[in-house]
Amino acid sequence: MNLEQLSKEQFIRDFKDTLHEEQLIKVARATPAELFTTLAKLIRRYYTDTWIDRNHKLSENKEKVAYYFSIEFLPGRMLETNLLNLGILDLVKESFEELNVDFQEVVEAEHDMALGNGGLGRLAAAFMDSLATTGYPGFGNGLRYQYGLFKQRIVDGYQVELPDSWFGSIGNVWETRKDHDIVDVKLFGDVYLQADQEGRIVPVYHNAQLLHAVPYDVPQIGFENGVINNLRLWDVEIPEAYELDYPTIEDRRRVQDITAVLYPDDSNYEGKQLRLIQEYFMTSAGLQTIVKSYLKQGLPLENIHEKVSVHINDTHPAVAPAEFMRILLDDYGLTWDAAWETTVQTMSYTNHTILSEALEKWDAELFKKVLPRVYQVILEIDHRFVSNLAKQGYDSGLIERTRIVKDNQIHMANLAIIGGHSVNGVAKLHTDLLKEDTLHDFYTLYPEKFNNKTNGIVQRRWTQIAAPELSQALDETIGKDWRKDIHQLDRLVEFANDDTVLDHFYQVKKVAKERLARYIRETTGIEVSTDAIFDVQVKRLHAYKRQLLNVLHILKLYLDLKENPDKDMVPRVFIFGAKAAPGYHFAKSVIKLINEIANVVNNDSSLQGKLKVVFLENYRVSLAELIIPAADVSEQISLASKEASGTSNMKFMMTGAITLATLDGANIEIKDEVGDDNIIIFGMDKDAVYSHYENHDYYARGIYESNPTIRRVVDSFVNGTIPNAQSEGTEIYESLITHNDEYFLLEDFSAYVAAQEKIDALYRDQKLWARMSLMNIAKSHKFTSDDTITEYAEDIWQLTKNE
Ligand code: 26V
Repeated sequence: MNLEQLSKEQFIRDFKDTLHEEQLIKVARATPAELFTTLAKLIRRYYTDTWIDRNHKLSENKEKVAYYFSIEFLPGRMLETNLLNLGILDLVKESFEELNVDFQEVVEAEHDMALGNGGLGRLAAAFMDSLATTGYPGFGNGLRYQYGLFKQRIVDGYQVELPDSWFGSIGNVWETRKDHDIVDVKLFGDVYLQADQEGRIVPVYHNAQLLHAVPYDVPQIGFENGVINNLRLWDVEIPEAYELDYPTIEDRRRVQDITAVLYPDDSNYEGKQLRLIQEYFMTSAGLQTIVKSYLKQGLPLENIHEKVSVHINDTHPAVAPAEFMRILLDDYGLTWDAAWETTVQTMSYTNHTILSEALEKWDAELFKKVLPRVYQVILEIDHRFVSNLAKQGYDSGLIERTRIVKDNQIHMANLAIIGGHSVNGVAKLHTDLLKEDTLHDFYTLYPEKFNNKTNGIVQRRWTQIAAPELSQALDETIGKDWRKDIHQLDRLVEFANDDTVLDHFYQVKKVAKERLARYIRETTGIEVSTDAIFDVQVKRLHAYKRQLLNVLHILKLYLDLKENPDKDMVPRVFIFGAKAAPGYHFAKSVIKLINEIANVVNNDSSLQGKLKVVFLENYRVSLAELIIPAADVSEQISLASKEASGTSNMKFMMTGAITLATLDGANIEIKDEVGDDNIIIFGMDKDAVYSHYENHDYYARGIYESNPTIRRVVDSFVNGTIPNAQSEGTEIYESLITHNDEYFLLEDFSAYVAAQEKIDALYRDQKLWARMSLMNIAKSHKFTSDDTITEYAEDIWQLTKNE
């Protein structure tokens, strides 16, 4: 259906009809959930033909397609994005006004689709949007978890995790089950090789478990371009023919467990069998379908890389090269050499963290038990890799360090690198560090495989949806073209000295702050003034991200104010949002401490409202949409070299916050865009950090003992300053002093305090601050994921645009 022709009257008629048919109810009596479901169903009807046409056209034209394999996708809510991209968001808003329906309530009836932990999953979702928007044929492949990332509640200052039953009573209104694309996935059993009648060696399975992988497709709608791509999420089912093998509820539950819940751990790698099965299940199902649909085009299998790219998002789907080999060899009888050549050219891999402990390694025995045939294939890949390098005269140490199977473990990153043609990092510094450090051996072997792709964000979500007032101010200042071409934002620079424009943008920020202040009041009871600086750190709680450094500074301000209540400072509201992995003790202690500090600070009238601390529970995409546009200061204070890229840093910048940052990840590229005057950089750089590692010369206790300010702050963890958090205080104290402050907080503390003082001074000059803010918005276009994905499509996947 051509939605450009859609009138308000027609829409209202369609909507009422749908409501009557689906819910047997009139608008005035419908609940927000009923209205939401109805609206979703109606717009599904609007786009279905386009979606079907797209799929037909791609296979008719034999277009090359990229498949983005990711164990996480974190789209958040889809309603507004879908309406915006279909070009009918304003029309629907206006129609609802006529119908006397609160559109925001309808939006909020949608549960976040939270099938991801943080940056990696959010990036995958952003790429889906950008693939559709740029018109490239790129499909997602993942898991349809019953429960997404846990819901966080704060009880007595502690994090409590509850299941995220996101299907709720509504279900996932966007998905479509595709029965005709069900495939079989085999697990466990014994395998041996046998010659068949034609003398081909084929595997024979005994006692294998055969499961159905059932696909559910979620449309990915491009922005105003008539393109709809596909995100395919797999669920597991027991095939009818095998039902007798699962006589009890427990037996069935063990199968359903495969797609029951997203692993919530981004801080500690655990080689759990269920996780391995999850990874294999989605990879195998995806690859089998890809091969089948390729073969329908009647092209030779050994050339599949000409029509298909498979992208391995982090090591989680890194079994892909081996599984692809298995399919080509066993199911379709290709020779090893032909299969290997096309596999390498099909596969590519992105690394998302510099921490080498995050690279997955599977116990060889476990792997062999769960995936006996894939294990054989991996042994063969490893064997050929080793003997090839040895033949070429490579050093045995290098061979040992880069091979896939060693020390009774399967090294998944090694498989992804050896079995693919491209390895990329997610920001310039990160890619450099991969080359120099984490993956240095591979870089010496295959320099041509390495490339950088700096992350990006879906600008439409963070401006047009999350920041409507900002978007309107942009329309009024530079015209509306930026909505289609984000690079137009650069024209804002021309207004850097226009007082009226600066004041307009300052007021826009105020409106967003008022909205957040209202939310804070309603959810926590804490009163915050919008005249205060809103200083925000929202991200997963992790030691390397250094929320604790932020806490140290807050404690310093508190102690200063207690000593001198008249201290001249711009009032501050420190806002946190962070989930800790359920088993991450340290991270949970930091959450408890933040909450207890909040209790002390927010209830101390002697501070005259100069200091407030707010911890907002259950940080997630939809909450980010409320918080980020309201921020004055964006805290990006990870230890240099540790944050691969960061992406919230880009969202804050785009909505006019000033970044307070270390030279880490994409912060460096943000600085390059806005210039030194429009960002506050502090602390050690990556060389200073690495120098400590090389020289083993960091001594936290020395800093603590010689610096009275630091001593006073650190002591406040254990001297009763923060009641109700004794054991957490002690734990933190010990992490800093006894365990030598792994992330060098104490060394960076003084520079951080100085940077915060600079913020205080700059904020007093309203015009100067507004100009900095404007410059950040102007330069943020650099970080659109539309451009990032274009680079992936052109450099790695060699796709052609197809709209
Ligand atoms: C980290 C760790 C660290 C210790 C061991 C286990 C483990 C497992 C997972 C992770 C998180 C890695 C994946 C991830 O979310 N990386 C984030 O990816 C974002 C998108 O590229 C990027 O912006 C973030 O900087 C990066 O942390």
